[in-house]
Amino acid sequence: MPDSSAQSTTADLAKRFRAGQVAALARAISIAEDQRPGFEELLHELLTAGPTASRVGMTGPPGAGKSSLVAHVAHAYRAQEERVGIVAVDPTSPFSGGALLGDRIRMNDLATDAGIFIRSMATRGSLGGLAATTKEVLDLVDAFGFERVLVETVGVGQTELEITAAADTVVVVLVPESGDAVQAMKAGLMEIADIFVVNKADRPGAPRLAKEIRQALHLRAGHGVQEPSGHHGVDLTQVARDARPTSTPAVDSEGWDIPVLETNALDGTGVEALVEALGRHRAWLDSSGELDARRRDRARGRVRDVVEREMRRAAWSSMKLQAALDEGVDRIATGAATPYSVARELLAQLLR
Ligand SMILES: Nc1nc2c(ncn2[C@@H]2O[C@H](COP(=O)(O)OP(=O)(O)OP(=O)(O)O)[C@@H](O)[C@H]2O)c(=O)[nH]1
Ligand SMILES: [Mg+2]
Repeated sequence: MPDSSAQSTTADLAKRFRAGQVAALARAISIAEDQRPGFEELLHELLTAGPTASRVGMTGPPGAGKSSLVAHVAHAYRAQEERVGIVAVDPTSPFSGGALLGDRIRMNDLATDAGIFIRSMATRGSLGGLAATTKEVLDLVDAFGFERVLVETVGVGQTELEITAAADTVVVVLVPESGDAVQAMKAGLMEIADIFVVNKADRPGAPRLAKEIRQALHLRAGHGVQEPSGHHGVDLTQVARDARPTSTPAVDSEGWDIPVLETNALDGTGVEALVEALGRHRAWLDSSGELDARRRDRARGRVRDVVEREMRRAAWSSMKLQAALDEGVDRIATGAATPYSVARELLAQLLR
């Protein structure tokens, strides 16, 4: 429990947050990221209005051009006077503070624009609870009042797929050198994509990859193609399914045809079509009731996250339970109990 000084800090921070002070947003994000004492009260305070932003997630292999595309899309929204929050999770290209990919002019433009907020989250190597914190950061950026929230994740593993569930629209960015459509299917990307982008269309192989993806989507929609199992020992297809349980992403099954677009993020070719597709998907989300369904899924997942976190904390911070555990371990050692019987006893105590 936070003491009264922490409470007054929370109230003050919430006031500044609601007044639109970017420093307050940055501070709230740090508190949520570090899960500092009182962070849940703070989130409760700040998130009462619920999500309003249009959230777009871009995922894809390292170096596919996600940041470049995010920059283009952000520019397009800025041209419509919309404010944009950008969260980049674990970018392989380093960037810090406001200087997202500081060597690139386009990003420098963004970093000095007051209508844009950029936050990067380094997460590589620290798995526990990372997805939960990222979701909370997105919620904060959303609650701050940005009309658009863009989140970039490197789509190479389970965590990234989970994070995409925090977006309303998921754009999967592939490039000719990232392999063929079969690999994309194996990685579970077909499951999560609302829009496919084949970037680096200036390179050979882009039209072929786009064609393969269209064929794969078509097969899935029409003939219920056998799911390939995941590689690297993780069934990513299953992860993707778990991450978004209500939406069946097969083409057209719910009235949404997954577009496969080609872009060149160096000169901006195809970006207009991407922005247009994002707008159409958003309109479809609204009219089909899918946005509501996805937000409800997200809320359900968040409650479960918090309950699990609190249960764990409650269990292992209880002296009584610790004592019962020690005593149980003694009995396991002498063969008088098993881990299962002791666990049952502990659970009975905890849930009493
Ligand atoms: N030829 C070509 N190069 C591109 C294109 N889009 C991006 N690039 C280049 O590809 C490199 C990676 O671009 P980024 O936008 O940083 O890619 P990213 O997916 O955000 O990379 P990470 O965040 O590091 O995973 C940069 O050197 C870009 O200039 C494109 O359409 N064509
Ligand atoms: Mg990037």
